[in-house]
Amino acid sequence: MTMKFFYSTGSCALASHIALEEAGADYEAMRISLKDGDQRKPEYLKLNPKGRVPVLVTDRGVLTENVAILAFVAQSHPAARLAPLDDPFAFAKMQAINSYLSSTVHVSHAHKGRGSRWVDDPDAIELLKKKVPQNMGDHFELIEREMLAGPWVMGDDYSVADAYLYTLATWLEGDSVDVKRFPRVHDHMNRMQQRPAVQRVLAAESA
Ligand SMILES: N[C@@H](CCC(=O)N[C@@H](CS)C(=O)NCC(=O)O)C(=O)O
Repeated sequence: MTMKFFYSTGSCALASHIALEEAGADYEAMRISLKDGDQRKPEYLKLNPKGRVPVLVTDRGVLTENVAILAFVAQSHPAARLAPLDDPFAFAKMQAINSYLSSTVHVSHAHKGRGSRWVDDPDAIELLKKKVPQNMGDHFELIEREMLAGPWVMGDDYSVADAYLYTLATWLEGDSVDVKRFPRVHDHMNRMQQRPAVQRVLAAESA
C-alpha cells in the first residue's frame, strides 16, 4: 500500500518527509495548510485528533510524532541504513537526541508563535516570545558540543536524526539566532542541503 504522508510547508514534518524520501519509501505527500487551519478540520482530526503534522497513514494504521515516524521509517526500510538497527544502545542514543529535539528544542521554538498554548495573558505571551532566542541558542550550544559527533549526528553513519536536526536548525534564523555561532551545526546544514533526497523534498515542499 502507498502510505499517505501529511505535512505542512515550513513545519517539523520536514524531518519525516526527508526520512521517507531517503528510505525510498512508497508514499504520497499530502500538503495541508496550518495557516488556513486545515489541521483543525473534522476530516483531519479523524486522522490525528491532536490536530498537528506530521501524520503517516500506513497499512497498519496512523502514526503521529516525528520521533515515532522516524524510527518506523528507519526500521521498516533497513536497506536504506537510516539508523543503527543492529545496536540497541546506539539506537537508544539516536532516540535520545530525537527526543531532545522533539520535547525541548521544538517546544522552545513553539513559544514564539504558539504561546497561547501555555498562557492567556498577552504580556506573558510576549515574555515567552522574548525568551526564544536565548533558549534556542542555549539548546544549539549543547547540540554543537555534545550531540553532533560529525560529520553526521551519529558519527560516520547518516541517520534519521540528521533529518530532524537539520529541520530544527532551519528555524534558527527566524528565531533570531545566527547559525554561524555553531560551526558544526552550520557545516551539517550545508552538507544536508547537498543530499539529493533533501533537495527533492525541499523542491516538492516549496512547489
Ligand atoms: N511532537 C510533535 C509536534 C508536532 C507539531 O507541533 N507540529 C506543528 C507543526 S511544526 C503543528 O502541526 N502545529 C499546528 C498547530 O499547533 O495548530 C512531533 O514532533 O510530531
